Amino acid sequence: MLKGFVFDLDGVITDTARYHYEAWKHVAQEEAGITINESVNEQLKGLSRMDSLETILKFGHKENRYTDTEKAVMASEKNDYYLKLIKNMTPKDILPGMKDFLKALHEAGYRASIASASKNAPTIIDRLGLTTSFDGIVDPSLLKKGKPDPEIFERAAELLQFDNSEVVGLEDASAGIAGINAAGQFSVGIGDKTILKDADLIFPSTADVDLKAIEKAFND
Ligand code: B16
Ligand code: MG
Repeated sequence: MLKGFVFDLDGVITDTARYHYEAWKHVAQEEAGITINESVNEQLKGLSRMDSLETILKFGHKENRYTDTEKAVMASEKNDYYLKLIKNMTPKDILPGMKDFLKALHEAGYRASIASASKNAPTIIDRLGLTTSFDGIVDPSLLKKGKPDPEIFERAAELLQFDNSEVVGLEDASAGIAGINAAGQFSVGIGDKTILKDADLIFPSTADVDLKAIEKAFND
């Protein structure tokens, strides 16, 4: 029986990818002389902060150039820049349709939690005015592995005290869909169906996400 929903944050509830991009672009250029582009940014979606930095350094052929301390400084500098950018986020930054979808699922008696790789998720949820919409937010610093490992989605179901078979996971990244599937949850992809082909159900955009359609597909 369907009881709850597990949400990815970036790309599902709000679009922070553009802020991550702006912040990484600045730090990669200033600190490492690496110019990143949109296609590098695509690869960073869903990755942890340090994994994002490693991906950027590899792209610039500088993966062995810096010590762990230097990398920690770069990651922290990126986060300071990013925090300045997200400071101005408001409820207007909730992606189309998601406010109504959250309202509909609560009215139907479902519960929801957040499975985001971002350590800034609680701040972002607060800025969006959605703190009371979620019964829990997974702390990514406690995880052993990132997406596509199922761990974050399993923790998110545990926060709701539901079995994996009782929840739906929503994701915009293929690594996230892989994690939801590996956790044994019903996966809903939001975005390009060729990229998210392994999802149990796909909607082209957040504005199309429909509770009745999810319930129907879940019960089929
Ligand atoms: P932070 P998600 C992810 O969010 C982003 O997609 C990814 O680009 C970012 O590096 C990661 O959060 C970590 O974020 O630096 O704020 O801890 O898609 O899992 O909600
Ligand atoms: Mg995402």
